[in-house]
Amino acid sequence: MRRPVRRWLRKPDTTAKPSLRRKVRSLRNGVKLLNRLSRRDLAKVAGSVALGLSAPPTRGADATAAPNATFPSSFLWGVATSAYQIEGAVTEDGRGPSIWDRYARMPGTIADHGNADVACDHYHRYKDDVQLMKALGVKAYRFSIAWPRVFPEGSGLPNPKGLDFYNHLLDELIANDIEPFATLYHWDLPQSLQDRLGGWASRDTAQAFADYAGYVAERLTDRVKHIFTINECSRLVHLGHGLGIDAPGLRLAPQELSQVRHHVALAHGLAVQAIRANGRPGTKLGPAENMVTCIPATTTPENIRAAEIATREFNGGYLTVMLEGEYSAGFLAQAGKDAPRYTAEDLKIISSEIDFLGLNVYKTDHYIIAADNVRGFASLPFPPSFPHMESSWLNIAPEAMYWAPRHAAKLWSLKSIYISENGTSATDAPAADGQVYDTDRIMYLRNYLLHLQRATSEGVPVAGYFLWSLMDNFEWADGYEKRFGLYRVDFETLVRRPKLSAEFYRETIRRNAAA
Ligand code: GBH
Repeated sequence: MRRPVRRWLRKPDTTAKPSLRRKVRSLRNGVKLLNRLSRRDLAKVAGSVALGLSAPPTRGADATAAPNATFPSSFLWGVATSAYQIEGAVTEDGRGPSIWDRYARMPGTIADHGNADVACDHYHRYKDDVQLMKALGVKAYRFSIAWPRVFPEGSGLPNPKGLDFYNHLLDELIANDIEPFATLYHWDLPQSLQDRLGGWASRDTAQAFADYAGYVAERLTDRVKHIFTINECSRLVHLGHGLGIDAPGLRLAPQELSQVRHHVALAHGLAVQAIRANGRPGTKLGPAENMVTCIPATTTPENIRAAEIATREFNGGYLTVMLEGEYSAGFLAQAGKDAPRYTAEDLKIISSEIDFLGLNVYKTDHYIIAADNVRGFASLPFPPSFPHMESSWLNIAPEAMYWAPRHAAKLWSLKSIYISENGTSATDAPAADGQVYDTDRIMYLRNYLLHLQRATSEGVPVAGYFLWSLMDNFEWADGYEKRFGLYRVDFETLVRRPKLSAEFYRETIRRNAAA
C-alpha cells in the first residue's frame, strides 16, 4: 500500500489518519470508513436517512489528488439555483404571474405536464436548504430573485412582501457564512409585461428591468456584493422567442428576433447603470451567459486562433457586443437585412463596464479548425457517436471548461470570471438501499473540474465555481424528469437526500482540489 505523499498537498490534511493496520482491517471487514456528509445534520434538516455509503477510506489518502490539482486559495466554491425552478408558492405574498406560469399551463409544453406551482417548496423551506448548503461546505450561493415577487406587474407598484423573502434568505445565508450571489433575471418575466408591452419585443421592457434592478440594488446591496444581471440571454431569446420551446413560446420572424436580442442586451446594460446608480459602491456586476463554446479540434496554434475568432463571431449578439460595444462585422453580415435596429447610444449602454463575466459551461458547441475562408475558421460536424449525458443536448466535453474561460479572458482582457453554472442531469435511480450512486455525475464533474484547475493553474482568472444545482428542481420544458441536483428531491414528499455526488463535491471543496 502506498503512503500518502504529504508534500503534494498545499494544505495539509489535519483530519485524523487511520493507521495502516486499521485500514487493512477495515477493508477486510468491509467496514465503512467514509468521510461522509454530517449524517446528523442532514437527517435533521431534511428528514433524510444517513448516506450509508460504502467506499474505500479517503482520510489520509489525499495523495490521490494530483500534485498540481489545487485551486487558488481564495477560490470560491458554490452551488446555483433559480427562483422559478425551486421556490413554488407562486401566488403567495402578492407574487404576480410570470410568463413561465402561463407557458407551463399551455398543453404540450412541459414533458410530464408539470408546472412549478410547488417545485421544491423552497419558499417555505429555505432555512433547511441553507443547511443543505452548509453540509456541503460551500462558501457561496447563486440564486435568482423573482421579478414578479418584487413587481407583480413588472413595473409600477412594488410589493415589499415579495422582497422580504429575499431579505430573510440573505440574513440566513450570512448567518451561515455563505456569500450570496444574486441573479436578477432567470427567465421569469412578469406576465403583465408580456401582455401590456409585448415583453422583450418592446424596449420598454428593458427599461422596466432597469427600474426593478435599481429598486433591488438599493435595498439588497448592503448584503449582496455580487449581482448577475441576466441568466443566459441567448437561451431566453433563441428558445423562448425563436424556437418557441421556452416561455413565452413565440416563433418570431428573424428581424423581430434580432430586436428581442437587442432589447435583452440593452436591458443588461441599463441594469448595470441602474445598479451602479442605486446600489452600494463596490457592488460587483456581470452577466451569466452560456457563451457559445468553441474548442480547437486539435491544438495547433492555427486552430487555437481559429477557435478564438469563432468564439467572438458566434457570440456576436451577446458577449461580443457587451464587451466590445459593437456588433462585429461578421455578426452584422450574417444577420443581413434582419440585423437589429439600434443607435450608437444603445451600444454604449450595452457595453457599460462590468466587473466580472459569469459563464455557464455545460457542453461544447463547436470543434473548430482554421480554414482558408472569409471567416478564417470552420466548425466540424459532430460524429453520431459523440457521447452525451442523460440529457441528449449535454454532450461531454470537459475541455470546454478550459477553453471557454481561456478564450473569453484572452479575447476581452477579462480580470475576473465566475463559472456561474456547471453540472449534469443523470438517471439517478435509487439503488435497493435507497441511495443514489450517481457515479456518472461524479465522472462528469471530476473531469470538468480537472480542466478548470488546468485553466486556473495557467493564470486564467476564474475566481469561483457554482455547481448546478443544489437540488433536483423544475427543469423547464423537461419538467421534473431531468434531475441536476446534488440532493435528490422526492417530489411527492419534498424530502431532500444527498446523492453520492454531494459527498464528491464536499470532498472537492475540502481539498480545494480537483480529484
Ligand atoms: C442552464 O441552461 C439554465 O441556466 C438552468 O436554468 C438549467 O436548469 C440548467 O442549465 C440545466 O439545463 O432542448 O435541445 O433545444 C443550460 C443551457 C441551453 C441547456 C439550451 C438546454 C436546450 C437544448 N441550455 N438547451 S434543446
